[in-house]
Amino acid sequence: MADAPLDRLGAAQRDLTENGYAIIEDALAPDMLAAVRDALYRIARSERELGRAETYDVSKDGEGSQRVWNLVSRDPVFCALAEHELALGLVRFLIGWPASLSSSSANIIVTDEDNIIVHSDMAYMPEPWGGPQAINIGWCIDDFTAENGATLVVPGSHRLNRSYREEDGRAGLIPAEAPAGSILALDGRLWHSAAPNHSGKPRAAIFNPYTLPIYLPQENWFRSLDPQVRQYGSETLLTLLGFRPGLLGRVNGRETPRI
Ligand SMILES: O=C(O)CCC(=O)C(=O)O
Repeated sequence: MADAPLDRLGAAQRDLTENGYAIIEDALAPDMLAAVRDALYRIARSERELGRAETYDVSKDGEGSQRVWNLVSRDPVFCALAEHELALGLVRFLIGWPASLSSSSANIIVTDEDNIIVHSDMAYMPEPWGGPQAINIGWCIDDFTAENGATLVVPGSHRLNRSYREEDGRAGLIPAEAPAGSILALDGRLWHSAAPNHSGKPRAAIFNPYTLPIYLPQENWFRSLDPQVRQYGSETLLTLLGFRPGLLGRVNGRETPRI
Protein backbone atom coordinates (compact mmCIF):
# COMPACT_ATOMS: atom_id res chain seq x y z
CA MET A 1 0.00 0.00 0.00
CA ALA A 2 1.31 3.46 -0.91
CA ASP A 3 2.42 5.63 2.00
CA ALA A 4 -0.05 8.28 3.16
CA PRO A 5 0.95 11.80 1.99
CA LEU A 6 1.92 12.90 5.49
CA ASP A 7 4.22 9.90 6.00
CA ARG A 8 5.89 10.62 2.70
CA LEU A 9 6.26 14.27 3.59
CA GLY A 10 7.73 13.41 6.97
CA ALA A 11 10.26 11.02 5.44
CA ALA A 12 11.24 13.62 2.83
CA GLN A 13 11.65 16.26 5.53
CA ARG A 14 14.02 13.97 7.39
CA ASP A 15 16.01 13.31 4.20
CA LEU A 16 16.20 17.03 3.46
CA THR A 17 17.55 17.73 6.93
CA GLU A 18 19.99 14.83 6.86
CA ASN A 19 21.22 14.79 3.27
CA GLY A 20 20.14 18.15 1.84
CA TYR A 21 17.91 16.50 -0.75
CA ALA A 22 14.87 14.27 -0.84
CA ILE A 23 13.01 12.16 -3.37
CA ILE A 24 9.26 11.57 -3.22
CA GLU A 25 8.25 8.93 -5.72
CA ASP A 26 4.78 8.98 -7.32
CA ALA A 27 4.26 12.57 -6.28
CA LEU A 28 2.35 13.00 -9.53
CA ALA A 29 -0.51 10.68 -10.40
CA PRO A 30 -0.07 9.07 -13.85
CA ASP A 31 -2.72 11.25 -15.54
CA MET A 32 -1.20 14.43 -14.12
CA LEU A 33 2.30 13.35 -15.15
CA ALA A 34 1.04 12.67 -18.68
CA ALA A 35 -0.65 16.08 -18.82
CA VAL A 36 2.50 17.87 -17.61
CA ARG A 37 4.75 15.91 -19.94
CA ASP A 38 2.54 16.46 -23.00
CA ALA A 39 2.25 20.19 -22.29
CA LEU A 40 5.99 20.57 -21.72
CA TYR A 41 7.14 18.75 -24.84
CA ARG A 42 4.47 20.52 -26.92
CA ILE A 43 5.64 23.94 -25.73
CA ALA A 44 9.31 23.04 -26.15
CA ARG A 45 8.65 21.92 -29.74
CA SER A 46 6.67 25.06 -30.47
CA GLU A 47 9.49 27.25 -29.10
CA ARG A 48 11.94 25.50 -31.42
CA GLU A 49 9.62 25.88 -34.41
CA LEU A 50 9.18 29.57 -33.65
CA GLY A 51 12.95 30.01 -33.48
CA ARG A 52 12.87 31.27 -29.91
CA ALA A 53 14.01 28.22 -27.99
CA GLU A 54 16.48 28.83 -25.18
CA THR A 55 19.04 26.22 -26.25
CA TYR A 56 22.43 26.16 -24.62
CA ASP A 57 24.46 23.55 -26.41
CA VAL A 58 24.37 22.42 -29.99
CA SER A 59 25.84 18.97 -29.73
CA LYS A 60 22.78 17.12 -31.04
CA ASP A 61 22.29 18.04 -34.70
CA GLY A 62 21.94 21.68 -33.78
CA GLU A 63 18.93 20.94 -31.54
CA GLY A 64 20.63 21.59 -28.23
CA SER A 65 19.49 21.07 -24.67
CA GLN A 66 16.56 23.35 -24.03
CA ARG A 67 15.31 25.48 -21.18
CA VAL A 68 11.66 26.56 -21.14
CA TRP A 69 11.01 29.48 -18.81
CA ASN A 70 7.95 31.05 -17.21
CA LEU A 71 6.04 27.78 -17.17
CA VAL A 72 3.24 29.07 -14.96
CA SER A 73 2.22 31.33 -17.85
CA ARG A 74 2.22 28.54 -20.40
CA ASP A 75 -0.46 26.13 -19.16
CA PRO A 76 -2.58 25.87 -15.97
CA VAL A 77 -1.09 22.43 -15.33
CA PHE A 78 2.18 24.15 -14.38
CA CYS A 79 0.35 26.40 -11.90
CA ALA A 80 -0.90 23.23 -10.21
CA LEU A 81 2.68 22.00 -9.90
CA ALA A 82 3.86 25.27 -8.37
CA GLU A 83 1.28 24.98 -5.59
CA HIS A 84 1.23 21.20 -5.26
CA GLU A 85 0.61 20.21 -1.62
CA LEU A 86 3.72 18.02 -1.34
CA ALA A 87 5.89 20.77 -2.83
CA LEU A 88 4.48 23.41 -0.49
CA GLY A 89 4.77 21.01 2.45
CA LEU A 90 8.52 20.91 1.85
CA VAL A 91 8.70 24.65 1.23
CA ARG A 92 6.95 25.41 4.52
CA PHE A 93 9.16 22.95 6.35
CA LEU A 94 12.46 24.34 5.07
CA ILE A 95 11.92 28.08 4.64
CA GLY A 96 8.47 28.81 6.09
CA TRP A 97 5.56 30.79 4.73
CA PRO A 98 4.97 33.09 2.89
CA ALA A 99 7.54 32.16 0.27
CA SER A 100 8.34 33.46 -3.18
CA LEU A 101 8.44 31.41 -6.36
CA SER A 102 11.71 32.51 -7.92
CA SER A 103 11.15 30.98 -11.35
CA SER A 104 9.47 28.03 -13.00
CA SER A 105 11.39 26.39 -15.81
CA ALA A 106 12.09 23.11 -17.51
CA ASN A 107 15.49 21.72 -18.34
CA ILE A 108 15.43 19.26 -21.22
CA ILE A 109 18.87 17.75 -21.49
CA VAL A 110 19.95 16.08 -24.71
CA THR A 111 23.70 16.61 -24.69
CA ASP A 112 26.10 13.78 -23.89
CA GLU A 113 28.98 16.21 -23.54
CA ASP A 114 30.36 17.43 -20.23
CA ASN A 115 27.77 19.96 -19.02
CA ILE A 116 28.63 19.72 -15.31
CA ILE A 117 28.56 23.06 -13.49
CA VAL A 118 28.40 22.43 -9.75
CA HIS A 119 26.55 25.16 -7.86
CA SER A 120 24.16 26.01 -5.03
CA ASP A 121 20.87 27.69 -5.87
CA MET A 122 21.61 30.15 -3.04
CA ALA A 123 24.90 31.22 -4.64
CA TYR A 124 23.65 34.80 -5.16
CA MET A 125 22.69 35.20 -1.51
CA PRO A 126 25.28 36.90 0.72
CA GLU A 127 27.37 34.58 2.91
CA PRO A 128 27.67 33.49 5.64
CA TRP A 129 24.47 31.50 5.29
CA GLY A 130 22.84 30.86 8.62
CA GLY A 131 20.56 28.20 7.18
CA PRO A 132 18.31 27.47 4.22
CA GLN A 133 16.76 30.45 2.49
CA ALA A 134 15.70 28.60 -0.64
CA ILE A 135 14.46 25.20 -1.74
CA ASN A 136 14.30 23.91 -5.29
CA ILE A 137 11.44 21.55 -6.03
CA GLY A 138 12.44 19.52 -9.06
CA TRP A 139 9.86 17.40 -10.87
CA CYS A 140 11.14 14.38 -12.80
CA ILE A 141 9.13 14.44 -16.02
CA ASP A 142 11.15 11.57 -17.43
CA ASP A 143 12.87 8.85 -15.42
CA PHE A 144 16.08 10.13 -13.86
CA THR A 145 18.88 7.59 -14.36
CA ALA A 146 22.65 7.72 -14.17
CA GLU A 147 22.65 7.13 -17.94
CA ASN A 148 20.25 9.88 -18.99
CA GLY A 149 21.54 12.72 -16.83
CA ALA A 150 19.87 12.48 -13.44
CA THR A 151 20.78 15.61 -11.49
CA LEU A 152 24.08 15.16 -9.66
CA VAL A 153 24.08 16.00 -5.94
CA VAL A 154 26.68 16.13 -3.19
CA PRO A 155 24.84 14.67 -0.17
CA GLY A 156 25.46 16.62 3.02
CA SER A 157 27.02 19.64 1.25
CA HIS A 158 24.18 21.82 2.60
CA ARG A 159 25.81 21.54 6.03
CA LEU A 160 28.84 23.50 4.81
CA ASN A 161 26.63 26.60 4.54
CA ARG A 162 28.66 28.04 1.71
CA SER A 163 28.81 28.19 -2.07
CA TYR A 164 30.69 25.63 -4.12
CA ARG A 165 34.16 26.78 -5.24
CA GLU A 166 36.19 25.46 -8.16
CA GLU A 167 38.81 24.05 -5.79
CA ASP A 168 36.15 21.80 -4.24
CA GLY A 169 36.36 19.63 -7.37
CA ARG A 170 33.82 17.00 -8.32
CA ALA A 171 34.27 14.55 -5.46
CA GLY A 172 31.08 13.32 -3.83
CA LEU A 173 28.74 13.93 -6.78
CA ILE A 174 26.18 11.15 -7.16
CA PRO A 175 23.19 10.86 -9.53
CA ALA A 176 19.80 11.39 -7.86
CA GLU A 177 18.01 8.56 -9.64
CA ALA A 178 14.21 8.62 -9.48
CA PRO A 179 11.29 7.51 -11.63
CA ALA A 180 9.23 9.96 -13.67
CA GLY A 181 6.58 11.58 -11.50
CA SER A 182 8.94 12.01 -8.53
CA ILE A 183 9.83 15.17 -6.68
CA LEU A 184 13.54 15.81 -6.27
CA ALA A 185 13.76 18.49 -3.57
CA LEU A 186 17.05 20.31 -3.05
CA ASP A 187 17.96 22.44 -0.04
CA GLY A 188 19.05 25.77 -1.59
CA ARG A 189 22.54 25.28 -0.16
CA LEU A 190 23.10 21.82 -1.66
CA TRP A 191 25.84 21.52 -4.27
CA HIS A 192 24.44 19.97 -7.43
CA SER A 193 24.71 19.98 -11.19
CA ALA A 194 23.12 18.98 -14.44
CA ALA A 195 24.73 15.92 -16.02
CA PRO A 196 25.35 14.59 -19.50
CA ASN A 197 22.67 12.45 -21.08
CA HIS A 198 24.00 9.28 -22.74
CA SER A 199 20.61 7.68 -23.43
CA GLY A 200 19.92 9.20 -26.85
CA LYS A 201 16.50 10.41 -25.61
CA PRO A 202 15.74 13.76 -23.96
CA ARG A 203 15.57 14.00 -20.16
CA ALA A 204 13.06 16.57 -18.98
CA ALA A 205 12.75 18.06 -15.51
CA ILE A 206 10.90 21.05 -14.13
CA PHE A 207 12.56 23.18 -11.47
CA ASN A 208 10.58 25.47 -9.18
CA PRO A 209 12.94 27.27 -6.79
CA TYR A 210 11.27 29.00 -3.83
CA THR A 211 12.97 31.58 -1.62
CA LEU A 212 12.27 33.68 1.41
CA PRO A 213 10.11 36.54 0.13
CA ILE A 214 12.90 39.07 0.60
CA TYR A 215 14.73 38.28 -2.64
CA LEU A 216 14.00 39.42 -6.17
CA PRO A 217 12.62 36.46 -8.07
CA GLN A 218 14.71 35.12 -10.93
CA GLU A 219 11.70 35.62 -13.22
CA ASN A 220 10.23 39.12 -13.22
CA TRP A 221 6.61 38.05 -12.72
CA PHE A 222 5.32 41.62 -12.84
CA ARG A 223 6.55 41.84 -16.43
CA SER A 224 6.25 38.31 -17.77
CA LEU A 225 3.25 36.66 -16.09
CA ASP A 226 0.29 35.90 -18.32
CA PRO A 227 -2.49 38.25 -17.05
CA GLN A 228 -4.89 35.29 -16.86
CA VAL A 229 -2.81 33.78 -14.06
CA ARG A 230 -3.15 36.98 -12.11
CA GLN A 231 -6.89 37.00 -12.78
CA TYR A 232 -7.66 33.36 -12.07
CA GLY A 233 -4.77 32.18 -9.90
CA SER A 234 -5.43 30.98 -6.36
CA GLU A 235 -4.53 33.12 -3.35
CA THR A 236 -1.66 30.71 -2.70
CA LEU A 237 -0.30 31.13 -6.20
CA LEU A 238 -0.68 34.91 -6.11
CA THR A 239 1.21 34.95 -2.81
CA LEU A 240 4.02 32.89 -4.37
CA LEU A 241 4.19 35.29 -7.32
CA GLY A 242 4.43 38.43 -5.18
CA PHE A 243 0.91 39.80 -5.72
CA ARG A 244 -0.05 39.43 -2.06
CA PRO A 245 2.60 41.48 -0.29
CA GLY A 246 3.21 41.70 3.42
CA LEU A 247 5.67 44.22 4.80
CA LEU A 248 7.52 44.33 1.47
CA GLY A 249 6.16 44.90 -2.02
CA ARG A 250 3.37 47.31 -1.08
CA VAL A 251 1.72 49.88 -3.33
CA ASN A 252 1.48 53.35 -1.74
CA GLY A 253 1.94 51.66 1.60
CA ARG A 254 -1.03 49.35 1.18
CA GLU A 255 -0.93 45.56 1.27
CA THR A 256 -4.05 45.16 -0.86
CA PRO A 257 -4.14 47.85 -3.54
CA ARG A 258 -7.16 47.85 -5.86
CA ILE A 259 -5.03 47.27 -8.96
O1 LIG B 1 18.70 19.79 -14.97
C1 LIG B 1 19.30 19.43 -13.96
O2 LIG B 1 19.47 18.25 -13.69
C2 LIG B 1 19.87 20.43 -12.99
C3 LIG B 1 19.53 21.85 -13.31
C4 LIG B 1 20.09 22.80 -12.30
O3 LIG B 1 20.99 22.51 -11.57
C5 LIG B 1 19.54 24.12 -12.14
O4 LIG B 1 18.66 24.50 -12.90
O5 LIG B 1 19.99 24.85 -11.21
